[in-house]
Amino acid sequence: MPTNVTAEYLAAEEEYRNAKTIPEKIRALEKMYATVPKHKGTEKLRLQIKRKLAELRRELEKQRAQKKGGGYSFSVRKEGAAQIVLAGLPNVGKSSLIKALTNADVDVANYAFTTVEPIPGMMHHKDVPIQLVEVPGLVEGAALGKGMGPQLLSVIRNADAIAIVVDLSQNPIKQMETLLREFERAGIKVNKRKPRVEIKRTATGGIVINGQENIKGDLREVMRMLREERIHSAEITVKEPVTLEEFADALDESLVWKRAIIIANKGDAPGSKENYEKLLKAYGDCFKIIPVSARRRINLDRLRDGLYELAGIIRVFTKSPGEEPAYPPVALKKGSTVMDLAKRIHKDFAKNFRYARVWGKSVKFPGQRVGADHVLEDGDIVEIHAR
Ligand SMILES: Nc1nc2c(ncn2[C@@H]2O[C@H](COP(=O)(O)OP(=O)(O)O)[C@@H](O)[C@H]2O)c(=O)[nH]1
Ligand SMILES: [Mg+2]
Repeated sequence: MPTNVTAEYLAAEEEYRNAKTIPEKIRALEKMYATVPKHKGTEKLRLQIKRKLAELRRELEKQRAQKKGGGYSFSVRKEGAAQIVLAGLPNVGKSSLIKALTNADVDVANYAFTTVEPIPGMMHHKDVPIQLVEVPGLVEGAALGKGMGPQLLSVIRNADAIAIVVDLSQNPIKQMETLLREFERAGIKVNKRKPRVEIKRTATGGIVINGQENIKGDLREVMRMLREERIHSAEITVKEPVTLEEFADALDESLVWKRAIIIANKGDAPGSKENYEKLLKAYGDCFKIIPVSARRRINLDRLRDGLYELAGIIRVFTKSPGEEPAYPPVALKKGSTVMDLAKRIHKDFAKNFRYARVWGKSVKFPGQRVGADHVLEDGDIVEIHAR
């Protein structure tokens, strides 16, 4: 125990010792983490708290899966090119936004919990169908079992990306803190990249670590983590500098990594300008923030663009030699190659692929000849030549 911890930390630790249930333990550990001084001397302690939290989260999840009826969960079948969830506290305007952006028939009302289950709607933008799903009922404690919280959070875990909705007529910082805490509790990492640590389990040979110099911390802690995760034989490659906490995250297979933007709604309401400035200052570095008004239909075009970008989709047009590009375009995930496109069109195209000609942003000159591994960009026109 480091001697230089604060009175608050000690109180939280006391709370942890007295905690009976898993949610109580989680809350106490969160307080311990928040109050422990952040310096080199407490690094091990912080790591231990983080790892205990992860263990409790997984335990909670296991309990719920075993409980009779507890395994019940909402599931929203994915349709369209991507699924984006709209997540926010009750009454912030999620339903109103879905209604304004899609063909969905949803209820809007000025009291909390109008919507009780996830409601999907399809937004069509730039000829690409994108599924928007309202996730209602996210409140403080949702991830720890409040209401249908865990089931609703599992919908978020399964989505392709998150649009966080905040209400600019209320304190947006508090809303963000509540939501990000619930995401963290549910094992959802938001706008963070998974640390580039590769773990290949091997049958024998013990632990081999490549790129050891990238681990910024005590190697004995790494070995301890591996032991505790029952990884006794593996080839581990650390491809970038990581802290011990980041290494722990890389080991934790129960985490999901999601991209997110913030929709700042009710931009027409009194006080919204000041609240928007506050939000921008606190979260503008980590999130793209789009101010809108669902009620007045302000900035919805920019929102559509933002959601489209968040979906991580590109559209490419295919064409046959000597003909015009075919319509509609093919929607692909960002980073897709000419071969991904060929596979999508026809398996014979992929099998007998020779080369492609491309017009658009991904090439230096129009009609450039490229190979199967060429990465496409939004708006490209592609002519595939196969045997
Ligand atoms: N002033 C204002 N009120 C809004 C706006 N969007 C939604 N509301 C109101 O906020 C309340 C909650 O809306 P709803 O869409 O049901 O929120 P949800 O619980 O997040 O789905 C309703 O009274 C809406 O009319 C907006 O852009 N501006
Ligand atoms: Mg609603």
